[in-house]
Amino acid sequence: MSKAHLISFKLCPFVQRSVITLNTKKIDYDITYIDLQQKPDWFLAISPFGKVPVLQVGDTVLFESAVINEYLDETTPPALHPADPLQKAHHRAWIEFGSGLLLDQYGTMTAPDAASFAEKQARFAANLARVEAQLHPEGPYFAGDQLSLVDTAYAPLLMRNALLARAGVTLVPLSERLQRWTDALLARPDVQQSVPEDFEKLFFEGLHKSETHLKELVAAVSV
Ligand SMILES: N[C@@H](CCC(=O)N[C@@H](CS)C(=O)NCC(=O)O)C(=O)O
Repeated sequence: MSKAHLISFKLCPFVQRSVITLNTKKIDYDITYIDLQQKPDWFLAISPFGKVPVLQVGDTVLFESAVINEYLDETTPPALHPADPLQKAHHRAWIEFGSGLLLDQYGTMTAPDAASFAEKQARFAANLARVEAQLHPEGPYFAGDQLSLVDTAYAPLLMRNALLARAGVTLVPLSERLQRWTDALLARPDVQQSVPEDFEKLFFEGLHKSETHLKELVAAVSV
């Protein structure tokens, strides 16, 4: 495989899914960060949806985090997808659900007022409970003691919940099982190193500049 080139936006959880997979597999790659508010022409020329992540491998442009992760999984060990077709399909289904859940989380984080926050939060909590019901009973990961692509897909979401919890705000209350999953993922170097060094600073700067109910909640804790 020629050296891969990942196009990223520093705060994007979808890119982070692919960075975790690249890290887990110790794949050497180049990364370019772009500003999504001012997308460069060269990016718009190669990205069919104008979205990150994009992974360039030789002359081929890949997009969609789940697809990029499957390509990485098929080309570099250790395999993070189950070999069994039925189990693999089950994992793919929950990765797809995780994409919707990231949008639920984003909707909660960007809700402009208390009423819409409560509405989005209820939806986010209900959908997170559906994932919880799928977790391996002993864990600590989605399917047991081995990391899978489902874990790489949900770690960015669990990291953002944990970041806000450290700032004193519970986006959704976590059950013991969800907390154990979060702790196991956030303890891993490949997950810790999946965000840029200034990630937390940028995350909270963005929050403080936003017109959101979450900003009020965080401010109320820190005063
Ligand atoms: N389904 C896509 C979602 C990617 C996505 O929504 N990326 C966002 C940033 S987190 C983006 O590039 N947005 C730019 C835009 O929509 O203009 C994936 O899994 O890769």
